[in-house]
Amino acid sequence: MLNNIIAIVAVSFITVGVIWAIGNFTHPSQESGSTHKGLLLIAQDNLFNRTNPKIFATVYRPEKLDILNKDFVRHDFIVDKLNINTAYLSSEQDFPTAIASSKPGTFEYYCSLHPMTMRGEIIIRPG
Ligand SMILES: [Cu+2]
Repeated sequence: MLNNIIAIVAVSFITVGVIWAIGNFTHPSQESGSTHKGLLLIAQDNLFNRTNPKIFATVYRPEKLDILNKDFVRHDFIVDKLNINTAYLSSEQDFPTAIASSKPGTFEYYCSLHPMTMRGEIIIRPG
């Protein structure tokens, strides 16, 4: 009986280890290799990163965020409740900022020049 339990525990550890290794292989962390640490949002074709992705962060864990304008028109990036405002970015201009919050919640980001198409959510999860 005890041997069975030990065997099950051992198999569980091996399984978790393999899954972890595969996960690391398919999703290499941004710290290794890439020179860009943190998140990069590219404004292009009046969208952020093509899909206006949801951005996840954790309370009390600031995330670097860089906004880069790859369009010919100006864009900005604003999150009112997180006090983020890049001001107008011209073509090829970027603005490094950060997501930081002491409280969880969902916060809307948008471009003030194209608020109908360039908008998404930042979700701050409890720590
Ligand atoms: Cu815009």
